Amino acid sequence: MMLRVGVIGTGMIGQDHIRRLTKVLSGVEVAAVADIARDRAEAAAPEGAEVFDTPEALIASDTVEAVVICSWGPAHEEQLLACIEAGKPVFCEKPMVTSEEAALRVMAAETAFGRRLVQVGFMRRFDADYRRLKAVIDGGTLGAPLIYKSIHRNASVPEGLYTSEMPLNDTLVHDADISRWLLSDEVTGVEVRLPRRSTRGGELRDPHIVLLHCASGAIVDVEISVNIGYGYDIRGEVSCEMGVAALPNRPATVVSDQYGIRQTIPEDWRERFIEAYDQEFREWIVAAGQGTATGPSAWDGYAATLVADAALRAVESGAHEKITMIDKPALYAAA
Ligand code: NAD
Ligand code: ISE
Repeated sequence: MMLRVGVIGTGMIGQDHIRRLTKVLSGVEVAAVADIARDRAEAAAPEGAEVFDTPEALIASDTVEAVVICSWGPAHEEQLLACIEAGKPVFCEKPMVTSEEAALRVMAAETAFGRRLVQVGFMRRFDADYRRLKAVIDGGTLGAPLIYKSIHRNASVPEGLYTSEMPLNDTLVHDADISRWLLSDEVTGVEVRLPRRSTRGGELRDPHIVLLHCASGAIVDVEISVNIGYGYDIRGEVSCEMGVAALPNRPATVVSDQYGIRQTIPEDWRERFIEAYDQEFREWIVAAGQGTATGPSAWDGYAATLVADAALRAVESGAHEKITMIDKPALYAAA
């Protein structure tokens, strides 16, 4: 059985997901695409796929059984609500939405529908290194996790399109989600410190140090640097009561030459998380084929949005900004 998927947003990650859905994974076909830039959709459409003028038309089409949203964050809410109304499973790239109110509306729609339909694109949860790290923490041999250090460095970000809010509401959301998942905890407050600004990004506010205070008392210390030039460098280390567990350095060919001995660093997220994205879609295809969703939920999207909102407030106030979550709807209890 082939799952017929429609992809909305055919920019950088939309094209990469179309590649994996058509050339890497089985049991799925890209039957439709849409983008506000029609020429981009046409260029990205695999052979035989229908190009729709609007996301609404794609979502409503009988050709499309499940939807992949890769448009810009602020467009996600409307597209998610349309998918839920149509009862179609939907994979939505992070950030799920860009405000608390929007996250509440998505959860309200999904809970009213009565079955999970939404999976949010927090791909780190599908990365083998993160999964092994979580297994060690959950195994309990190191005792309780006390401090998590998360380093999130991008070589560069798209000039002009990536604004000063985005280190917090577009990039930090990954660290927020992986921290909650690794530590099995919730974030209750956020502080932000702004180091000396990097001149590489012009007026862009970069880098950031973010402290996430967790319900257990554990603290997550996040470095977000989005213009660091040398590569896409993701690190993580959990200090527990009786030991430390860390992500390994990624295996890479060791090059020895006249400049010394070195290993290459991934250029961007496409390279570093290639297997994680493949795995997140493998699991999505199985659940979507059964008319539902597993993995990171709208609740997780909501939690990450609250962290981003609090971090943006903390930049303005310089204070420890508290987070209050609603009671978890029963639909998300098992997640
Ligand atoms: P991009 O700018 O390269 O592509 C976005 C595309 O969406 C563009 O082609 C644009 O025309 C289209 N678009 C925007 N609004 C639309 C709308 N209302 N309807 C239809 N099409 C619309 O951006 P990108 O880097 O591909 O990012 C897209 C999304 O994926 C963002 O939410 C981003 O945060 C997320 N992303 C996630 C990861 C990850 O590691 N999981 C990596 C990169 C991007
Ligand atoms: C991008 O949208 C991603 O999600 C990447 O994983 C992240 O590292 C980058 O900072 C974001 O802009």
